[in-house]
Amino acid sequence: MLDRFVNGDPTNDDANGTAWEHDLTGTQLRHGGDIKGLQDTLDYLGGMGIKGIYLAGSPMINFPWGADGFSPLDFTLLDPHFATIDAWRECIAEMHSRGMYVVLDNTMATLGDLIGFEGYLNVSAPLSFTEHNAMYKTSRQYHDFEFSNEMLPKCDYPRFYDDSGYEVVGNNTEYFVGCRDSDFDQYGDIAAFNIYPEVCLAVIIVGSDTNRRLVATANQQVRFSTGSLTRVEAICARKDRAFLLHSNCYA
Ligand SMILES: [Ca+2]
Repeated sequence: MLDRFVNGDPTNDDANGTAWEHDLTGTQLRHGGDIKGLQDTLDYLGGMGIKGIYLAGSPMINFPWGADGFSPLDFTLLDPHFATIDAWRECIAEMHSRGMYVVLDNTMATLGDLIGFEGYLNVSAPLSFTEHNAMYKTSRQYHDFEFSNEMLPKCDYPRFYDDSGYEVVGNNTEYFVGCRDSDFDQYGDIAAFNIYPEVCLAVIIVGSDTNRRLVATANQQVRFSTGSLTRVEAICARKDRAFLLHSNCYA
């Protein structure tokens, strides 16, 4: 977590100028770590023999308080709390010159918290095979993704296989009734990561949705955001929860 490492540039700690972003004594706000701090520390890291560094969380713009980088709002803008594009390039070039590798995060499965399900804005929405109506919580919206509450009457669902590897034939999707014409899955919320049955169910449902059809705009954004990471000269990117994305996104 870059924010929790070394603060090399205190001038970017309050980049948004709000009261809700930087607090060195807090656990939920930013501490101020940035790419300059990482670059300043390469002697120390290299001295320990470290050859690869994985920076968790998106380097793209997050909520002001989004210290972990898992609440990106726009995959076209770098988060100024971490660095400018020139600082990114300078640090990564320095790492490469030392024979070190860097892996950046493409957190496509965890956007910021701008959208909620109607009737469930402050609680977890239960699983719904016919999906929920989605709505923006405030006037703030994503520029690159859109949801829709319009139902497509018929959708192509994926093939399913049983434990022995044979394809399940017949109507194995009787609970599904159409699908929403949306960039997002609208089946409901995952309450917590450690509720395993719920997570498994959500994974099946969400995975089914993203596999059954390729949403053109979402695919375009995945490709663009990956391209954005290459512009800071990174040569390797991790896709957070890659199984949620259509395989064509990796082409
Ligand atoms: Ca800083």
